[in-house]
Amino acid sequence: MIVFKVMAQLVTGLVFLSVTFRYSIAADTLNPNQPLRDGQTIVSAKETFALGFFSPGESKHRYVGIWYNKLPGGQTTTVVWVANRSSPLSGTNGSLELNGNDTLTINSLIFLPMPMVALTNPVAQLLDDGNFVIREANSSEFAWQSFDYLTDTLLSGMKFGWELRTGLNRNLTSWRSKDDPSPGSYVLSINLEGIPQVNLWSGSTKKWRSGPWTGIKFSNIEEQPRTYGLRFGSVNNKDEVYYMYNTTGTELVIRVILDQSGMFKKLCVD
Ligand SMILES: *[C@@H]1O[C@H](CO)[C@@H](O)[C@H](O)[C@H]1NC(C)=O
Ligand SMILES: *[C@@H]1O[C@H](CO)[C@@H](O)[C@H](O)[C@H]1NC(C)=O
Ligand SMILES: *[C@@H]1O[C@H](CO)[C@@H](O)[C@H](O)[C@H]1NC(C)=O
Ligand SMILES: *[C@@H]1O[C@H](CO)[C@@H](O)[C@H](O)[C@H]1NC(C)=O
Ligand SMILES: *[C@@H]1O[C@H](CO)[C@@H](O)[C@H](O)[C@H]1NC(C)=O
Ligand SMILES: CC(=O)N[C@H]1CO[C@H](CO)[C@@H](O)[C@@H]1O
Repeated sequence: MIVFKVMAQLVTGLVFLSVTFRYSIAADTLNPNQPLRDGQTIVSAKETFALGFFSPGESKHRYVGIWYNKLPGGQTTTVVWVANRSSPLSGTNGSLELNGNDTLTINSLIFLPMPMVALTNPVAQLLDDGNFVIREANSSEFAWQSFDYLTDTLLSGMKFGWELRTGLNRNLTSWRSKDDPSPGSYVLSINLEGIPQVNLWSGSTKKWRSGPWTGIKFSNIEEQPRTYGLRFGSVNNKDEVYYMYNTTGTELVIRVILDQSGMFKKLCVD
């Protein structure tokens, strides 16, 4: 009986230890040449989001992603961003690093376009809205942000659309499957010809169009977003064309995703 109790304590102790190891970086910031290794996470200031390595579904591949930190149960089941969706790692020897060139790398390889500016004191930080940014340590201006590289999920405050000067096209691309975040069949993007509209593409086939923005909603969408306390907005000028929603008016944790079957869905996380 006593042996059993000691064993149980030992097991509990071990479980506790492994949990502490897994979450050993208790900060929201990555400093240069301080790698984040597979098994470690950084967590945003209010603990809303976490960033680290994960394997989706049944996959054995490892990806760097951002997920809701406080959901009960499997946290990485609600991944909202994937850094390198096309080129996963096969082993758990991954390491994410902000190198001396203000550039984020995974095992020394650059995985997305990175800033071309020289920073004196760069830091990479995971913010509470789910944005992962590179900035000068003493500045709040972002040199790079994950919000410019959407995957299948639109979070509150993300710009969905174009930065015209640079040609940056922030569109949503579905995952290939639940186990594979690489680009799937569907893309939701803004078409700039005429009055900007949202189009759903499957390859080169246009599946659906939103109709023009009426100032409150898209003409081809029934639902009234304000019912949920969401605030929708659009910007259309010579520099930018985008849509955005904010969850300012609601306590609900809401995200919008383009799923593997091309459905554009608003999901509540609780
Ligand atoms: C990580 O492990 C894989 C095989 O599991 C190997 O091919 C690769 O070279 C390793 N990478 C590093 C950076 O150690
Ligand atoms: C920084 O960039 C320079 C020039 O492209 C390159 O030679 C150097 O290896 C890079 N440094 C790191 C740490 O990646
Ligand atoms: C930030 O730090 C850099 C280099 O240390 C300095 O040149 C710059 O003036 C600082 N900026 C602010 C806003 O303090
Ligand atoms: C979606 O964005 C990517 C990256 O900017 C771009 O290469 C692709 O052509 C875009 N697709 C559509 C349908 O807008
Ligand atoms: C959403 O919030 C951001 C940051 O507070 C603000 O800049 C933006 O104008 C808001 N957008 C809408 C549509 O309310
Ligand atoms: C670290 C890594 O695998 N990087 C790759 C991420 O994806 C881009 C484009 O798909 C590749 O060019 C990188 O080598």
